[in-house]
This record gives sequence, structure tokens and C-alpha cells, in this order.
Amino acid sequence: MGMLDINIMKGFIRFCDDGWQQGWHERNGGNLTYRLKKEEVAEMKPFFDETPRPWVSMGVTGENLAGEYFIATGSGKYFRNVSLDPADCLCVVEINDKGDSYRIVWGLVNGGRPTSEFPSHFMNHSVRVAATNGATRVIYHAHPANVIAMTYVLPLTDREFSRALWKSATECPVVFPGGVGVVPWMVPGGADIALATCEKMKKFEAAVWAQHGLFVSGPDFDITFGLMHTIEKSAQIWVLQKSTGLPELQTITDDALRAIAKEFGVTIREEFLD
Ligand code: 2HA
Ligand code: ZN
Repeated sequence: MGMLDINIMKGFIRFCDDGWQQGWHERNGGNLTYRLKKEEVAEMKPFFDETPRPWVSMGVTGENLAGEYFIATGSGKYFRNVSLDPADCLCVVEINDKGDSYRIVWGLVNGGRPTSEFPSHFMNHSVRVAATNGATRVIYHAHPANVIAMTYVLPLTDREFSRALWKSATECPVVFPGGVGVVPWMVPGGADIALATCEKMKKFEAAVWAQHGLFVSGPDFDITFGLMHTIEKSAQIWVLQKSTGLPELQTITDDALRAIAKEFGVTIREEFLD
């Protein structure tokens, strides 16, 4: 029995592998973090390092995440390699009691630090935990090609992207009835993109990063991976449809979106409908 036999760690590794298989993680692209449950931390504790590494200030504060533990992908690590050598590619970090610093308690055995987007992930966990009464545990960033392609040709508004995605596949209004937010192009890895994403994530569970990728959140691995997958599949249909060059003869109407929402008992964001 070791760290890699623990179910939640197996799930994290499988998630990374699935993202790689989908083609969303060229080179070191993308990152994943999971906020551990108390009982999962207890299961892992016997395998933590005897001496935790030093505290590292994050430059951002999430008071509602004080004392929490996260599994995170490592900065510069490749999703392609995670399942081959999890202890080299991943880490578990503990957050201090002020919610402004982390320290590594397991993993990254050959050195390194959590993902370059850790401040972004951390702040977005904080915002989503507040927005969902503690339900959110997963934040996931990937580079799915069709979502990125859309950001070159559609106006970068929440409304335009939500409508285009909802209308490209019938399941979309059920899977993300709240729609998606859109963040304009920004330098990755910094505080600015973290703050801009947080603003969107107060309202949405997913945010498109123009000319870069997609950022999603959710309560567990299945739902979060499924959200990334559903949005990218819809974007693929949108791109394929436009690529035919043929005029659009029919689509899912706004009233049809309302009807789907009613049938499936979800609240679609009415302000985005005509
Ligand atoms: O981890 O995807 O946005 C590499 C990235 C940064
Ligand atoms: Zn990225």
C-alpha cells in the first residue's frame, strides 16, 4: 500500500492520462488541481514526506482555503508522463492557516513546484468554493483546439460563445445551462489573468481563454472532465459546421433551448436568449 494505491490519486492520474489521450496537452500544456477531502488527507498522511518543504508565498490569499490540501500537476511537467511517473510529475501541497502560502508535502521527487497557474487555480478554487457552497473540488485547464479556433472568429463575449456552444449540440444547455465566460487574450501565469478569470468564475463554471484554451471547474473528476469534453465537442461541431462553407439552413432555436431546459429541470441563463 502506498500513495499511488489511494483511489483519489488513481483518479487524478487517470484524469491526466485521459486529457493527454484527447490531444489537449501538447508538451507541458495544461494543469489540474484537486482539493482533497478530510478523509482523503487522512488516508494520504502516512505517505507524506517526514519533513515538509518550505512555505512558499503565493502573492494571493484565499481565506476560505486555509488549511486545505491539494493535489496539483507540476510546473513544466507533461501530462503525457503523469501515469508513467506520478511522483515526478505531481505533488500534494498544504495551504497555511492564513490561506496565502503553500508547502509541498509529497511528490515532485526530482524537484520543482506546482503548476505555473497555481495562483490562478487557487484563487479560482476560492471563488468557486464560495459560489457553490463548498461543492467545487476540481479546477482544470487545457488547450482544446476547437475552442481555441473559435476565439479567432467569434466576438469575445460570454453571450456569443454560450449561444454558439449551446446551439452546436443538444446536450449543451443541459450540461452548462449557465453558459461560459470569455477572458480576452492575456499573458498566462500571472496575477492579471488569474483575477480576470476569477471575475468570470463568480458567475460561470467555465471560462474560455482567448487564443489559449479553456478553464473549467466542478465537484468531481467525472463532471469536470465531462464539462471540458462537452464544450470541446460542441466547439468541434461548430468548427466543422462552419468549415463546410454551406449556409446554415437550421439550428436549435432559442425557444428550443428553453424547452430543453424545462424538460431537464435546469435553469438556462435567460439573459443570453432572444
Ligand atoms: O502549464 O498551459 O497556461 C502550461 C499552461 C499555461
Ligand atoms: Zn495553458
